[in-house]
Amino acid sequence: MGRSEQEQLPPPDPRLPPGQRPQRGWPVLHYGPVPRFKPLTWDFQVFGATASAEKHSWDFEEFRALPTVTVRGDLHCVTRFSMLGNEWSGVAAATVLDRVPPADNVTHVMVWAEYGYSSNLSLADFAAAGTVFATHHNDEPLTVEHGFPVRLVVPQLYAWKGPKWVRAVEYMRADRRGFWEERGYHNRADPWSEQRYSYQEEPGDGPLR
Ligand SMILES: Nc1nc2c(c(=O)[nH]1)N[C@H]1C(S)=C(S)[C@@H](COP(=O)(O)O)O[C@H]1N2
Ligand SMILES: [Mo]
Repeated sequence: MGRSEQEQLPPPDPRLPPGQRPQRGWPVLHYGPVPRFKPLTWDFQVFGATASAEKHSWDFEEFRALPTVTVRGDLHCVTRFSMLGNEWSGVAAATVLDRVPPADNVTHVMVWAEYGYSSNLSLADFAAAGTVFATHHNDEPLTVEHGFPVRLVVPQLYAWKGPKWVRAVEYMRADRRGFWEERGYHNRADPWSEQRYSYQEEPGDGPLR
């Protein structure tokens, strides 16, 4: 009896969502130029529908003094490569919610980066235990190409939902599309159900376009 085709293939990695392949090395992928970090003027703002109705901002030293976590999280790029087994350290998004509580009726957040890049998330995805404003990857500080000083990592969503060079979080009382979500990418972006493009959206997946 000949060996079946299935026996000759390595078992699929359970960490790989459908249509993704593992990537060796860490590619750099983003739209536009790499911003220069200016420590004296850098801040991290939380604005919009805060419980206090006031904007909050941390300077670089204050942000670095926030409590940190280390989480494991895979990166799934919608262009079909996945970086598996990353260890991210930084400030949990839950810590931001704890330090600057949102108003009761906040349902979504917009995360803003340098040069106006943005991505929207449901409050539930933002509050998830694995969602982290990472400053370190595998114990090394992020390089500038990968988002130094801070990038968002949302392991349960496609990687465009994690802006590099984050500068602000906006609390929102209704959903609104971010940079790629306005340009044809899926509003929710769950890689496990291959929510790649906005034409796949079902009613309720996002605001009307
Ligand atoms: N500010 C910013 N963040 C971004 C992007 C971008 O264009 N600008 N691209 C996203 C996309 S599509 C991916 S796949 C990841 C890539 O991260 P990497 O360059 O560290 O691999 O960054 C995400 N964060
Ligand atoms: Mo991506």
